[in-house]
Amino acid sequence: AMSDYLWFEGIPFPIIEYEKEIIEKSCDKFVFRDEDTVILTYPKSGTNWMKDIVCLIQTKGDPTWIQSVPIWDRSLWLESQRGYQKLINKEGPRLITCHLPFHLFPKSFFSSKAKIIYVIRNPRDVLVSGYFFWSKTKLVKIPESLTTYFEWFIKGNVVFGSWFEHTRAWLSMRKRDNFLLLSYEDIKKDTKSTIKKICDFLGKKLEPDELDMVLKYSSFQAMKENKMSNFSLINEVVAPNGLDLLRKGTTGDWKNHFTVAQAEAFDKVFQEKMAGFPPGLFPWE
Ligand code: PPS
Repeated sequence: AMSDYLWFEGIPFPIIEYEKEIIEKSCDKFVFRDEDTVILTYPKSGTNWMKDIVCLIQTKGDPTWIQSVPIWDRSLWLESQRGYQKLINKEGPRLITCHLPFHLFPKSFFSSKAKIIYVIRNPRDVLVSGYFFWSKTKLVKIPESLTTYFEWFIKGNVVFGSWFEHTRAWLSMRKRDNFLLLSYEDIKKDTKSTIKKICDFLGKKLEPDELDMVLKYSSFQAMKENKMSNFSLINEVVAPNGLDLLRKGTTGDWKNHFTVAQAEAFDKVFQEKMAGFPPGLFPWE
């Protein structure tokens, strides 16, 4: 039913923490500043991993900040109730998180030097990760099975809309200087090189031992144990039985969940919807 999401301009948003007026304001009125950094993702692509990495880069590997402040307060969600108000009142450089599709993103970005880090992930893994995550929350409509969720995902009837449309549109930005395209798969394969890339992009220089600290404290295990990062502090209205953001942290988990028929159907849709991009842009098998 329509009421299972908060609909805004044809895009389904979560029903808790989001409000139409705020989404509207964040899309139309938010003013970017040159010093802002935005972590932009389709949900379940590695958003929070990127948040901890960027926070740790800012503190040169010192974990005090990431171990004392909840992850959602370190990088505020632009389009959420909680985030928007705090962001507009925040002075100095802002670290912003955002899941908005390209066409809803605040236009002020295009006349600023603010930077976007866009993280993509194999949509098959995004699907599986989302299925297990949302099912534990009261944020969205709960699918009765993975089969149901698979259908919704293919159609784009899931929070923040179609993965294919989100990704297609944002990838059109990939050649801009203030846009860094990363993938969950590449971060996973060589985290250290990725951290260096992010440092270059943000104009930060880290000593080798500082870099090692960033690596250490942003690892799956360290984040899973850090209650400021692992979502164990989530409001019980959102997740009455608790929530574990760091579920598995691997690539290719979809192979444990898709049927052969689903895998084939997904390939077909992917090829159709993502036609035209250069081979090698998507670093998953
Ligand atoms: S959200 O709710 O959209 O903000 O979720 P998001 O943070 O984008 O994605 C959650 C998935 O990212 C995995 N994750 C990590 N993987 C490896 N290393 C680290 N440090 C890490 N941190 C988060 C997390 O486990 C979710 O993926 P799945 O496949 O469900 O495990």
